[in-house]
Amino acid sequence: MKNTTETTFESAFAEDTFKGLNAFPKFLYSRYIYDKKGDELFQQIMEMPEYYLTRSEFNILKENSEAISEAFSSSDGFDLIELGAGDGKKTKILLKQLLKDKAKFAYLPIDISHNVLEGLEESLTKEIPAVEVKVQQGTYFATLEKLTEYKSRKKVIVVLGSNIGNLHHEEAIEFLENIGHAMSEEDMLFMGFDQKKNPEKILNAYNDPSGITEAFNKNLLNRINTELDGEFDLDAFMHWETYNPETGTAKSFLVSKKAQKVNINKLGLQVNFDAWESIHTEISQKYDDAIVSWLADEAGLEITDQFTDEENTFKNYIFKR
Ligand code: AVI
Repeated sequence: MKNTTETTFESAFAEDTFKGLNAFPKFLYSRYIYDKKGDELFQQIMEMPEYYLTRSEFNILKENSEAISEAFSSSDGFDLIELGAGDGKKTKILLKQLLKDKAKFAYLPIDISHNVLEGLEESLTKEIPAVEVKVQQGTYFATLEKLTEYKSRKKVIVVLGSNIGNLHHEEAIEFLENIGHAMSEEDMLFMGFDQKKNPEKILNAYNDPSGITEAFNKNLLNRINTELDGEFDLDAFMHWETYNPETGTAKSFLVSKKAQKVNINKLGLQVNFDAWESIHTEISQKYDDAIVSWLADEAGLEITDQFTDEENTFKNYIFKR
């Protein structure tokens, strides 16, 4: 049964699922992977030997912490605002260095999840009690806007983990533009970008034999089953990863192993899959300096510095307006 145009949806997730599964080719948005289970699976991904991104960025921050602290610091003090702080494991390296360097700053982690912020605050109180922490619950841009209104000193905005890679270039430009609008001339943006490298290494990071990435990808179907009363048989789909070294785009798919019809009861929808038909679920873009400069340029920002490891596995760039 096809839904009609008059349908009102109970949530953005319901509406986007309806749209994506009626499209050709089919797609779902990766942002919906992250419910409680998706967050846990992503924690496990970050521990996997194949998922080099987290370790590479951790090492870059560790190796360059003094130079980064110097780049951030300002005699009048500053606010270190992190978008999507998570468990703060990587940021803590910088916080410790800043304290060591006697920088005047407050740490303002922004996250949509109360739980994440509570956990982060608790661990900071235990591990680095000297840091002034002011957690900010909300969406990135509403919170950034609010912070900009009361702006009194320099802002250093931090986005780690190559999260920008889950956005198509046009969306990435919009994301950078939105951050840029919240920045004044003295402010800076410090952001991680996973780099183009041996395609095999990239594919392995998204294709682990332990099946954690597969479970992470299939969590989209899981959420449709639990939240929208869907009837997906997860075993009837396979996780498939591709990487195009020309564009630097890694893509995740779920591929239907057979011809099948799947009911999603709350959407009043029956989705028809041909054998080997795909649902595109995620992109994980890989970058080089040319792409990052182009994105920055399009967003009205400028790269002023960058930090990397010996093999240029990953880079953290500093941008200014
Ligand atoms: C959050 N993001 C940067 C991860 C990535 O590498 O694209 C999400 C992920 N997808 C599969 N593994 C990890």
